[in-house]
Amino acid sequence: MADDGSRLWLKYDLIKDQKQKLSYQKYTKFISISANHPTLQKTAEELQMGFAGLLGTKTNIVSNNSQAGGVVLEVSTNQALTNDLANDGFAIFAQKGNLVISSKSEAGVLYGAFELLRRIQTGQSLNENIVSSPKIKIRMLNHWDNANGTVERGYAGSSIWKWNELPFRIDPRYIAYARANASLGINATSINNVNASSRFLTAEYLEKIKAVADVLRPYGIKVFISVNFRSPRTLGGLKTSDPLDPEVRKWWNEKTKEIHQYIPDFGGYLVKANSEGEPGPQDYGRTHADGANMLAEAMKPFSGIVIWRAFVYNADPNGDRFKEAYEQFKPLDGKFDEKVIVQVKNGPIDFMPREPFHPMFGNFPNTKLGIEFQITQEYLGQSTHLTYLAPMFKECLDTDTYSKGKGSTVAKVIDGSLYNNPNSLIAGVANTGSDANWCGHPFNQANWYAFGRLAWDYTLSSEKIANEWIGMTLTNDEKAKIQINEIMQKSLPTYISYTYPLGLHHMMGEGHHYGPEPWLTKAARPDWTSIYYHKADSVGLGFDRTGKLSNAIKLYSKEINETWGNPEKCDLNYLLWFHHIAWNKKLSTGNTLWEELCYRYYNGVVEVQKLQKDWLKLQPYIDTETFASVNARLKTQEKESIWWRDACVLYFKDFSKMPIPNSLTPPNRSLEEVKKIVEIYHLR
Ligand code: BDP
Repeated sequence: MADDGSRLWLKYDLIKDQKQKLSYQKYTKFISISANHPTLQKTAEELQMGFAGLLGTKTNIVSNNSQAGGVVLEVSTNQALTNDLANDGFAIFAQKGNLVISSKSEAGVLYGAFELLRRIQTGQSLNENIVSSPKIKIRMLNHWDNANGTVERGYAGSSIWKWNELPFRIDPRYIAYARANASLGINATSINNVNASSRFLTAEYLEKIKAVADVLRPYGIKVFISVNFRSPRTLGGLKTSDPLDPEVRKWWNEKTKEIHQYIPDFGGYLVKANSEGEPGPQDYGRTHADGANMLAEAMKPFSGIVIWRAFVYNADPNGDRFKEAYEQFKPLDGKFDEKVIVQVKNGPIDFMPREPFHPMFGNFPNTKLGIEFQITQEYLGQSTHLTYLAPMFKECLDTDTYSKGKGSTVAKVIDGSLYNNPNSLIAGVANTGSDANWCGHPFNQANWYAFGRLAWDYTLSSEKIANEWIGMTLTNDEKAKIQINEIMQKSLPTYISYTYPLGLHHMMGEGHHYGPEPWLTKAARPDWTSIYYHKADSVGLGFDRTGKLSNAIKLYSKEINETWGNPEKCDLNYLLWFHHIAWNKKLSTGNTLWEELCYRYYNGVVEVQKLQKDWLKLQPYIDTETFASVNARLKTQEKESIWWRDACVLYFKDFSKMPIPNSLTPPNRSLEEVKKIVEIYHLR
């Protein structure tokens, strides 16, 4: 039977290795739960299903068993055991002939069970001594799903939430979604687009959201709502939404109470304010802190929090968008209520394939900062190009900010250890949709998986994560696993090579953000054009962020200024992020900038062709439907890598006035011809 991918990485197909199977079977007589709790019940059911599928055993669920030979699920108060565990951490160990999964919390037991299942799925034999704790407390997906079923920047069909069917019909996908997230330790989800409709705060929708929250709760997942700051006006009929207006504050207080009547453990609000046309406190001359603190006050009687996004920038043709969030928020450092987390995108611009880390990380000692990654691949090939994102997430998290000396990595800012943040937060913009396989490209599932695994433990290597995912999703053949892992590891550098080499950024097609449009000169705002960023001219290429005009580099530490700030020492991957480099300048590779640029664009295409060939060799190991789907997408990717290459090389050539190096075959079409491809995208 062809595999449609709907089971994600939770396939639970019978394992073939008899020795491995036997090692686990000694604990499959029963699954015992000590207390009557929905999460423990779901945990037991998951194990039961997993054992049946993977090991072929029929295992009963019992309460408080005193025999040996089973799995015991327990929420433990034994301090000797749980002291070293974070709240949702777990320990798995053998005791009195049973395998015990123990945690301080029910959710922790669930995560332990999924760890056990993952080990069976990935061909590992039984280990009776496992301890694991999450490094970050709130591990969250942000859905950009709209009430009408569309998904902003969604490339896998329509929304998974069927608002028209809710609250009465519970789509089985909600449960599958909850299981998939719980298997990774994801414990929070905001269900609607940050460009939010007030509709989600109406009683009618709260009833629907409650139905979703009820499904997700036993899996340890809290629901958040993205709110529209203007709701007191649009929904409450007030004259203003000024956060300092007593009537407005009262409205939010009451609304927050009302939400809790539906969802007692409501996670909280996620807010995009005064950004890209969304309303916010600045509309009334107030600050982001005024807005966020008003919502925090409404949340005071409850456990929920307020997540306030820092993705803000002004349309200033002479400014540098790189600095704007930093500059707007810097005077507010220390002014946010303790219930507020400021959620900052990984980089200063906007989820570009490679961005330097956001300079807010490490520079806001008195503000609780969370990080936001984008799992959906808006700028990363959407659902046609194969790009595995774990290396990108890790590159950011592992970078040293030097804010408290060497070793002050972004990860340590985020996990709360550097600046004492008990509400540590990592969020990923979801890539889920109604497609049978959830994510469009079969490999896009790996990005959801990788995000969740890194949210739990950012020290995991991207190779290990890929290996797990491949084993659970595609094949457990050792040789094939190595080859697929190689494809995945090469995929991101390959993508960057034919799109944004050497630190180029933001040159994609207008609006749809797909394909190249480096010639984009006019848009609704100057910072939505491409020329704003690449600054190509007769002298050279790149955004000088050291110069007088921007000087954004100065937002970083002294150590970073010594490397990224110096064109001689700057990592070539970031070069054009910070420097305007002359076309004929010799780089550390021995090539001039122009040559290096050409080589990288051309090499990107060659690498895609290699990925294609490598994939073909894997046919015997991969399910037919998945194989064909990836194969076809790689053909599109190859075609479009040539599109990117030709567009950028031909466009920049007009500035460099230099020939394409002899060893490369020049594009067989003109720039005008390439431009036509983009025009098709804009046809109505
Ligand atoms: C940009 C997207 C836009 C989002 C925005 C955001 O193009 O659709 O609304 O980010 O994060 O990348 O708010």
